[in-house]
Amino acid sequence: MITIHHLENSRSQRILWLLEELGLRYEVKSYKRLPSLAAPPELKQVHPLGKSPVLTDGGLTLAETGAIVTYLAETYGAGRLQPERGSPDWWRMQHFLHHAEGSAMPPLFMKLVFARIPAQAPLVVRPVAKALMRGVDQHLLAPRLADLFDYWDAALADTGWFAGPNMTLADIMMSFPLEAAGSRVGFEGRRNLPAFLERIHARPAYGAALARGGPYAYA
Ligand SMILES: N[C@@H](CCC(=O)N[C@@H](CS)C(=O)NCC(=O)O)C(=O)O
Repeated sequence: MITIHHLENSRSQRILWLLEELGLRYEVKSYKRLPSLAAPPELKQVHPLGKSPVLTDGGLTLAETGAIVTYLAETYGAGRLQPERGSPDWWRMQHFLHHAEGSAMPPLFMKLVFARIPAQAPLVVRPVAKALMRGVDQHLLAPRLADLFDYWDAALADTGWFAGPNMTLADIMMSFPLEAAGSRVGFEGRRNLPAFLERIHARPAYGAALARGGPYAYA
């Protein structure tokens, strides 16, 4: 039996969505975030890093969203949600499978963490912390995020999907960066990005995954 160790309001929602798209049976073990937003310590009993998602299937325990997505598609997908293997669209899909966690999420995570720093600083230094974080945001994060948003907007321009004419695993992986970006930053005139989110949110499998997963602040 496939089991997903799923943290509320998190990127593991993508795995539930993929499982629904593939029509697979699965069990969800749900975890609530601590007040600090960290995962609860029980997750470390499933995988030493204590992050979500983690998949277990038979004797296999697998962490990292990209690896889990690839595992499910290769093991149970029968070619679904993938362009022809080795084709330019397939390589484009590979690019976005890695890009989502490797390049897109780090600055979005920094944005979230830096925005929380001033509120956690002692009252006397809070104005300084705010000014510092504003500087980091303006000079370091904003230009990098703008480049990413332009890149994604252009990537979606032809077909509305990240890797060719049909929805693929790349779209499932990229959904979380786009959802996080939409809620933390906003898209300012890049119309392919909100259109992509509307398109995926309208899919029955996406809705079914939300119903299984519980709280998800991004959709
Ligand atoms: N690159 C990893 C990131 C895993 C990760 O950071 N998961 C978050 C969920 S959004 C988490 O468990 N956060 C809680 C924590 O860091 O304590 C993946 O894609 O699986």
